Amino acid sequence: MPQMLARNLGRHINATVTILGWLYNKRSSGPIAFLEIRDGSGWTPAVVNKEAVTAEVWRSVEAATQESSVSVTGKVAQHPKREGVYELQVTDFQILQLAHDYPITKKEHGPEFLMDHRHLWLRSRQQWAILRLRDAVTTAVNEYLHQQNFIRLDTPIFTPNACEGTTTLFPVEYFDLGTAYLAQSGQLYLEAAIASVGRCYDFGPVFRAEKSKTKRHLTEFWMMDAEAAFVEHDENLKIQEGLVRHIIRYCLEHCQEELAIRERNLDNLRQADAPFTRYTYKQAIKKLNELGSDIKYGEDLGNDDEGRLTKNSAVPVFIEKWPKEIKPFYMKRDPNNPDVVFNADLIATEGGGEIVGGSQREERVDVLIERMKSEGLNQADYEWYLDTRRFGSVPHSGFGLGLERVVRWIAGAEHIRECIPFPRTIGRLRP
Ligand code: AMO
Repeated sequence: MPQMLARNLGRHINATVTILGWLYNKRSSGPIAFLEIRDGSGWTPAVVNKEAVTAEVWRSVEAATQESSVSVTGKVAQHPKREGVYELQVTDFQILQLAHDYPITKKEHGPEFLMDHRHLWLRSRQQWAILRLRDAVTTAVNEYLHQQNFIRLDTPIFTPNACEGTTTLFPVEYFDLGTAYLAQSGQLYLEAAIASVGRCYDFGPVFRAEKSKTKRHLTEFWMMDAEAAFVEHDENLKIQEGLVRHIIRYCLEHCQEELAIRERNLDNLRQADAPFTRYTYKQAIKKLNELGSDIKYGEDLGNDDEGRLTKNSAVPVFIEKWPKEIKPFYMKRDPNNPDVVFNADLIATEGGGEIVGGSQREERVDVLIERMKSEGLNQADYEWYLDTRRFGSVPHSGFGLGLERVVRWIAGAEHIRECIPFPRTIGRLRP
């Protein structure tokens, strides 16, 4: 029999086909068994009528347990009650491997138990939907950036120095060369590469030894960092907005089933695909104080503050022009107000928090050296980076998008640990 993906059954009504997959669920009513089979592409109901199959097939159906791997053959039919759902009227059923006592059952399991069994938990419907949304976000990012003339250019993970401050570095012994650090961001390398290719981005794992135990922090997460020559602050924000809106549209178009499984409010997502709001940091602080926050000028925004600012906003909000003291050395100062830098954080709607951070970069070598000194960075470590400002320096900008943060927002997931296949957090390294 031709092998078919569950996802494509609707195109083959009345055909007899085989699905290779796993038994997700089984319920019997006398001589009829109702199975739910998943094959990676989706789920399909399969109905077995004892009268219509051999005694051997019926015995296999009776013996099959949750998560046994199976081969199921049957005729494709429209589900009698559920519009747009197709079922298999089973003629043959074979167990490929019988699973004994699958640990994740229908009963409620705590998050620690589920995380300990992450290698199995991935099979559940909700996790399946999130994994597929993650893939869609990645595809949308690649698609949009290529449309905007960026090329992908991968940056190293072993690095000799810090990009995002020295307090969140993971050290690694590196042969006779001393200590290397796992990359916090590929940005500095991309800044060098734009002088070759103009616009480029990387997309890979980055590492932060952050002692933050929140629903939004991982120690290993995937970041897309983009960098473009001859792009200044305003255009940088336009590219970011275009990218995030493209992601929304792509997911709405390609992930209807996944978003339905997540019970995601689609109207909210659709409404977020409109021009984003922009506040300066100063305006944001004022607004937050009016909303009851005791945040002071010069402080970073916490989770609650981000939530307050976006609570009634249908669209994501940029907070731009932060005080230079709380931002990294490479951000360009605003010539009209040198106390602030040309940067922005993008805060998602519905409690999504910060999903993108970016800035125009300081292209003047003397100002850059002064900023590095005041941050206590060792200039010798950054000589290669300073060369980018010595040989044909140009205005340029870039930004970093946290993949899991975006997936968490689009999927409406409570915790970021569900938005990466095998999460690494301060308290978790296994499985
Ligand atoms: P930043 O440090 O703001 O910027 O990081 C960029 C984006 O990465 C995500 N992110 C995280 N996601 C999960 N867990 C974490 N611990 C975590 N930390 C950050 C967020 C954030 O917006 N080099 C700059 C980017 C640039 O300017 O090009 C950078 O790394 O979504």
